[in-house]
Amino acid sequence: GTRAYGYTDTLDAEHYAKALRADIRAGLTSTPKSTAPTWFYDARGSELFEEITQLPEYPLWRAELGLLQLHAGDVAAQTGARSMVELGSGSSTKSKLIIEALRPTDLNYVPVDVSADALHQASAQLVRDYPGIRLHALRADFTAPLVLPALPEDGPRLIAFLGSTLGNFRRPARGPFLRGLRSIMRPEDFLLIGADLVKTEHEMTAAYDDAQGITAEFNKNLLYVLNRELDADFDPDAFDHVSVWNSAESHIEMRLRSRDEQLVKVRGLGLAVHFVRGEEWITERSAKFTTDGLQAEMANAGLRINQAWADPNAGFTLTLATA
Ligand code: AVJ
Repeated sequence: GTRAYGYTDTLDAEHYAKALRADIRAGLTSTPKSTAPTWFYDARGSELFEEITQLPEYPLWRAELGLLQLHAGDVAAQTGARSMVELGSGSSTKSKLIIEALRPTDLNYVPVDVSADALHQASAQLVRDYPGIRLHALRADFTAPLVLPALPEDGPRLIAFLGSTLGNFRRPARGPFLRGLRSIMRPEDFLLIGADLVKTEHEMTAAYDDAQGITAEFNKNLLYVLNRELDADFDPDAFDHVSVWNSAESHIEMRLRSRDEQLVKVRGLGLAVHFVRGEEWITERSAKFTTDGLQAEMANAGLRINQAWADPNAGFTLTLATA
């Protein structure tokens, strides 16, 4: 049948496999072991992340939703955007608030995500909800330079990077990443960034170690992905989920701690990976920001801040900037 939306896959099987192999080989042969969070998001991982967003310990998702409920209208008024590109769009739940404020009819919406399943589910729903929308889904890894599908020249564009996903970049990588985004923006375009703010250590670590164990399952989903994609033999029960605050780097680290000494075969890489008892493998870094620090980083990347909004508890900020 015909799809009511466009779809471009820049992460076809070959590209995905190549990037996965390179990252996992480098990450599991370095000290400490450390891999990219990109690989969490197969269909199951995307589902688990959706469950995380509803957890009482994970208030950042709701804080951003609240900010968008209050300020999507301001974003629409300030930008007048007729195209919106969203990096890490996932289920596009929050995008709907911006889409409605921008008015969906003839709006170009480009959700960008690594999960094909998440993109198709969200896109099918959006074209049902907004028959006049022009939707072109892009499966891409936005940690690599972004090549956008052709967009009409008419009207300003808004690049939205929500959910504090910017925090998955480490501090030294954020400058080049933001400069890269700025380089694809025209003078009339805008960038909207949602970022989680530093709070008490307990609040921050609990957000990545919930009582129900959903985040632990999300973390261990990486092992299932590697077993399937790289013919590995990770035993999820041989690892514990860990959430630690790294104050020097201002980020949360999710780790997998090896319960015992073990040797794991990753046949697809021809690799045998040794873990000592208690060794911790960093599977995700999630930076927490200050409003001033984030604005300084954006300004250093050549962006000009239009406005920043924070929720009443100052737990989260939305920052709007131009190129
Ligand atoms: C989607 C990257 C913003 O870092 O908070 C949630 C992912 N990992 N719980 C985050 C995540 C564990 C999330 N981001």
